[in-house]
Amino acid sequence: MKTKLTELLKIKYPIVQGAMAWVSESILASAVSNAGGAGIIATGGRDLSWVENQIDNANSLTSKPFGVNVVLMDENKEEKIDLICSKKVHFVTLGAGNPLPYIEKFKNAGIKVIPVVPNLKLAKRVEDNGVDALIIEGMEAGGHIGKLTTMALMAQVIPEIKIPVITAGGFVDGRGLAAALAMGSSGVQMGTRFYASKECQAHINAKEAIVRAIDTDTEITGYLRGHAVRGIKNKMTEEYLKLEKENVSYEKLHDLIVGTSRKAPIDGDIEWGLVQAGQSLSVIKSIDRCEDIIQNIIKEAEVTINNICSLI
Ligand code: TUI
Repeated sequence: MKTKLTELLKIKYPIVQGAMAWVSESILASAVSNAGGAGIIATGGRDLSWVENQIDNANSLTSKPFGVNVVLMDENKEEKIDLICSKKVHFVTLGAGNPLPYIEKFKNAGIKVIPVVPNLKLAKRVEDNGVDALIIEGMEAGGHIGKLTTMALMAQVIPEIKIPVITAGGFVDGRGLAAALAMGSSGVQMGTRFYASKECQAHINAKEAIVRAIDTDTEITGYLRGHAVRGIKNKMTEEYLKLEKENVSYEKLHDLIVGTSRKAPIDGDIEWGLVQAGQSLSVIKSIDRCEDIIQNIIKEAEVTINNICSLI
């Protein structure tokens, strides 16, 4: 399959593996890249030596392009950015904050820059500032989310942008990929689908929670504080939403959510930790190999595109 994104990143298929903090590491990222997609190592919450080891390990596991993600709310983001610039990395994705101050540094290091943007205004600004591609992420996605849906973003951002647009939020299968391409996307990013993969090193409890979960099983915490995070409903989200209704202090809410993004994928505590996952959960019925996930998506996308063409 050939799109502006496959040309830009020199990948076989227009499928990017979403960066998931405490989940996406070198084994997952290299498996996705070896299968023809673009794998990403998520550095959110991690320390510098972990990031360095993971980049080195990914380089030993694949000769294909892979990326690194920086969460722009991270305290040590500046040091991480310097480290990434000193390493052999094909591209970075930047999320959860304003990417503008960091674009030039990556470009000077020869690294392609792909920010996540939650609206049209920021999409135009990052394009004007020379990024290579951008990701629009709808609120169907897992983790830290904006306010607009995937469809509303595709409808409004893609016609205004010339560089490749990758769409994220709610994509799990080939019909979704075909739909995104039909809307003018150059590719899709999928996180949750790869969370429930064999190569994903996250705790089995978290991976199985994704397989068990259905369409209505996610909840958003932090929406009222302007820091919305989507994950699978559990004791923690129930307690959070109850306390939020009671108007308890910011500190109490913070105590409840601090460390939860690590607790589920690393410790396996899926009741008081948070399995950050998107809304398209019913489709994920088993933990599969990345190669099989990607092959099935591509096959289904091709059938879907052919079926659509035959309507005319
Ligand atoms: O980044 C994400 N999703 C994430 S990051 C994450 S880890 C984390 N760790 C600690 C605290 C919080 C989160 C879990 N999930 N998605 C990409 C994304 N970026 N979604 C929304 C945005 C975004 C929001 C505002 C991008 C830019 C932006 O700009 C605001 C500005 O400053 O102009």
